[in-house]
Amino acid sequence: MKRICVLGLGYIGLPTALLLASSGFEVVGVDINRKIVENLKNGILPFSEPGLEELFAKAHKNFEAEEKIEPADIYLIAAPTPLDKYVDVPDMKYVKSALESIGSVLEPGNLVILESTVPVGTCERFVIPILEKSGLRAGEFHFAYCPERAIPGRTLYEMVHNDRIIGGIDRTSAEIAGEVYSSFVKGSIYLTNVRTAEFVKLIENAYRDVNIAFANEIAQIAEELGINVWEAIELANKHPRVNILRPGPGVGGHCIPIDPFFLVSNSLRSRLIPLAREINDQMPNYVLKKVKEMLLGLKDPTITVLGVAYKGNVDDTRETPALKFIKLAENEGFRVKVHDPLVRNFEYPLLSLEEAVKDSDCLVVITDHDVFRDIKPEEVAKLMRNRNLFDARNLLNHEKWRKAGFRVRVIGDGSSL
Ligand code: SAJ
Repeated sequence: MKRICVLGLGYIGLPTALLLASSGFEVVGVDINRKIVENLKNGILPFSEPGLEELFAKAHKNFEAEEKIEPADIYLIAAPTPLDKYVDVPDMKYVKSALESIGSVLEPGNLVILESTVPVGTCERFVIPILEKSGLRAGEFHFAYCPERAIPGRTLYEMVHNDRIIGGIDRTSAEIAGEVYSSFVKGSIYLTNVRTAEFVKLIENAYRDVNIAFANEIAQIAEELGINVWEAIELANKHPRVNILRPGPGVGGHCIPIDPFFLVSNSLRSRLIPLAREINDQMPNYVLKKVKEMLLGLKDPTITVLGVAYKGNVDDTRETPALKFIKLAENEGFRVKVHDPLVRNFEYPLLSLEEAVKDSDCLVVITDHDVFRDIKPEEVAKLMRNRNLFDARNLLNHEKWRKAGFRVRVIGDGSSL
């Protein structure tokens, strides 16, 4: 049985490690965070994701969590590469320390896989030289760049069913890595070179960012023209080659607001991609402008933010547009109360629904959690000071809320004319 060491047990590393373990590999999962390792040893998962508990139970006998690297045949790095906002390039410290620890145990014939998102050229100019400090030359060990593509909320399903792109430093590396992934991937596996694989990952997420920016821009144009953008998008999407995404309060998560910077930071040619970033980043300001219009003239307004996760039905708040919205609203003198039944940790106190709506003047839906659809407008209405609802996701049943006495506005609904 081949032994794999997975470095980084976060949202990507842990599910990948467990899928490999349940496919018959002997897997050592390594994380520098002692708490994560201790919890895993005691059977506690660090985050929730559909199917993860069941997979953990199944994979348990082939999986162990450790704080330090152990010799293996294959090393897979799934460490974060967060954006350093001063220089618009990724902070490579976690990947670097993973590479250095691999260098200390690397043997001829081993395979090293990097999954973390990086700018094009990083593997050639940064990753391989660190591994070569082991004394081995690339070729004596194998190396492949295999970007992840799974979407939070459906991570396990997508890790198994999505097609996969694998870039090798040579054909043998790509083929060996392909065999590793084929142990659990049911989608097709496509082999290419390292640079192309790095580029593909970045353009996928930039593509999504640009498309969301398009939806956000037309929501604002529709608003100016007195048109309901939701009806307009539905009608436009009847065209066989049009598929417009959903406007919203902005783009969050650990990938889409960040990866486009990796793509454009050294380019003199990029215009559309940075502009899309700017449009999406301005959406919390736009939502606040609309909420202010709704509450014009009200003294000492209190608003209730429904949802701080970066998107619906996940507990993840990384880069959430909710944080920017809350800070901007506080700067305008609003008192802000926050409710999110899925999120466990956040910069602001997380209140129960009753506490969050008590004496509030306006509910602002920032995250499209399905559970918010079950909120009973009549019960909330009794607790509020004023009955206003701004739905920045077009999530709720607005008729029901209007019947309960709420004044309702939806992002892009064109009702301000
Ligand atoms: N959003 C909208 N309108 C939409 C769709 C999304 O405002 O129509 C917002 C969401 O609310 C969220 C943000 O965009 O704040 C991003 O959400 P998402 O669901 O589009 O993507 P992520 O960040 O959860 O996952 C993305 C995925 N990439 C693509 O779809 C191209 C996933 O496949 C990647 O694996 C992941 O990034 C990653 O790790 O790179």
